Amino acid sequence: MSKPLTPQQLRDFQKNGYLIERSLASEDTINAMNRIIDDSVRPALAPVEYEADVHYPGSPASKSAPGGQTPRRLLNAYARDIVFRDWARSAAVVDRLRQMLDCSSVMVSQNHHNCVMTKYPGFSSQTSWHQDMRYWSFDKPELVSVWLALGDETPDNGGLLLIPGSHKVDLPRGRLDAALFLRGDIEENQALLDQAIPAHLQAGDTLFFHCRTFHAAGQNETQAVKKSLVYTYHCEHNKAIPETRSANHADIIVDPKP
Ligand SMILES: O=C(O)CCC(=O)C(=O)O
Repeated sequence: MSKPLTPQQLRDFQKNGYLIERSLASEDTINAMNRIIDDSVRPALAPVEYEADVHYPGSPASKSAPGGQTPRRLLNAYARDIVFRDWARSAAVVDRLRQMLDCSSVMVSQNHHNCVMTKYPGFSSQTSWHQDMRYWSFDKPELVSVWLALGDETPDNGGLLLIPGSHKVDLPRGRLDAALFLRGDIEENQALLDQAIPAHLQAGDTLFFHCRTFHAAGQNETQAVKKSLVYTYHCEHNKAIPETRSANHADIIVDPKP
């Protein structure tokens, strides 16, 4: 099995709960994805989650409010085009995941974070601090998301912020709100929040992050749409809990292609 991550990179991932690989996707791949996405948003091709659906801070109140029909996630990315599938099962991605998850048989979920995240100028919302485990129901909280930047990502356009090492922190339930976002209204969370750092990404850069790593993102304050492709993976032996949203569609074994 090919081991593209150096021992130091693997240690960094284990310590920080995330790792950025620069220029992992080729320019051709990025251009092809951007073409498909641009053709999928005017009009928005279903299934789509709109800004009004997420009910995050800054979201339009309803689909009929101004900006309510702004796409936030183009869902089912894996099924949308071979370009998205080829990336999801590329050796560049899967061999790294095998090392991070420490297993040879890696699966991609079709249930959530199998999407293109879009953030539009004018009508984007803010994602509060959370761990992606709030979405998932698995035997073990051992999943890794792979976030491919399709253009520049900075705090200005709603790029991700991360708290290094937060995947190892066990917080009492009271530090999270009803929707499992980190509470901003209590002093106990401040020291953790003070450690946040931005993930500056350019097209082709790829952020791998653990499902327990706290992250957040602001609104897009620029004039250009931000687009990112995200999938989540787990080992074959780590099963989705039956009858949950995580088990809705079958997970797919990703055999890397060169
Ligand atoms: O792009 C964003 O606002 C962050 C998205 C995110 O963290 C999520 O959907 O879990």
